[in-house]
Amino acid sequence: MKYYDIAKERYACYGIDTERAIRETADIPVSVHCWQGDDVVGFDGGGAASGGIQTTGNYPGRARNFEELTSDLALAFSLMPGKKRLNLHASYAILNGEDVDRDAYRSEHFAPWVKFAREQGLSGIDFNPTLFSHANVKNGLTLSSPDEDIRAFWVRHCKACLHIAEYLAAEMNNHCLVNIWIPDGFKDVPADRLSPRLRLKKSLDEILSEPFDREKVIVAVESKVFGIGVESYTVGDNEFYQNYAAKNGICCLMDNGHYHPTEYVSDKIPALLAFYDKVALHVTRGVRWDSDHVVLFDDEIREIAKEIVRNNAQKKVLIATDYFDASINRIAAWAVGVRSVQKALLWAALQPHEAMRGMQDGARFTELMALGEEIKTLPFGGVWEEYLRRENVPGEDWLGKVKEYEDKVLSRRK
Ligand code: RNT
Ligand code: ZN
Repeated sequence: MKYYDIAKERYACYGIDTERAIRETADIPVSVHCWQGDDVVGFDGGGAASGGIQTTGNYPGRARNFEELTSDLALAFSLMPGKKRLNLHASYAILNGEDVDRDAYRSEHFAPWVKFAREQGLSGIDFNPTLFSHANVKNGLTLSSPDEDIRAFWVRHCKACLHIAEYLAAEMNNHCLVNIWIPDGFKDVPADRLSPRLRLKKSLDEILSEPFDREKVIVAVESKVFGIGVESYTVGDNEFYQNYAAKNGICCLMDNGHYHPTEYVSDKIPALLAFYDKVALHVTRGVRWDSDHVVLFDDEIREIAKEIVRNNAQKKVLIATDYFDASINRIAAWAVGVRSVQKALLWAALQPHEAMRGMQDGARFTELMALGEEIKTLPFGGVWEEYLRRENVPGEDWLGKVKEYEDKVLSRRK
């Protein structure tokens, strides 16, 4: 018997339909971040990532332009099963030498990305204003800056991004999530914690006063607890953004590297689902801090996936990846991370959720624990391999394709 047939039979003993699990998993879109391929440098001259985020490592072969990045991404996509979207940052504008600053970027600067996304059969594009790695980040502040010119520049940038997002949504015939993350904060004890937040609130109000298609463009705000160099205070913290989003009808984006290590995004998802129609995620792996390590198939990603699947929130939770490791082959980093997310989604679809919920409600906690442990050793690999096969994606030999490309292409980038 084939490994999959055995798996199918074993899961069926627990009332789990592997066919359905494969079908449903393949239909959940995952937005793949473009910035793993070039260490968050972008194409508009901003340079290395700044604002409390950091890419470490100097593995050879970093993509330096649109051609290289899309070529690398195309290989990475071919190694990932499931429905894919592309997650872009404004700093990846294709400016072709035009002298234009971020507050005046236009949709045409992203037209080559649309073409690429279509060629790759992606289901949509998401977009992020880039409020870091730029001369107008003054004293570490952007939308909360006390300098009116600086603040106004970043408001204009975000407004420009809303229109670019409208274009991306129209071209891809799908929604576009616009996620606003700012690096604003202080290294040391602030003298005033309120005024920067009031200025951020005013900036967001101004951005949202811009007319845009609220059906197709979903705006999210991404909170954070601290960053490197901004350890003492973060303007856009969790309480600020959750209240802002709730009062203004926008969405919260939770990055699982952005909370205290004893707090779990898997636990926060259902808390927000009780109030919001949409919840956005940045899936990452923080090692001791928001280090943005490559996502692995670990406990927390499985718990996150379970909350999405067992609450039938596949259309409500917008999943994106967000990590950047420059110490290993960047295409492999993309592949490992997104394959891990896919594994977790499939894993979650293979749990006997109804039975377990009944045990919880009936306070049959002994049974719940016993069942939870038994199902951990079911032949998950058989279903995973079958999923890959049906998606036409290589199994355990995927790394060979990356190595071949490394020899032929990446090693020539000097
Ligand atoms: C930073 C945030 C943010 C960035 C990307 C590049 O801590 O996680 O999402 O990683 O926008
Ligand atoms: Zn993030």
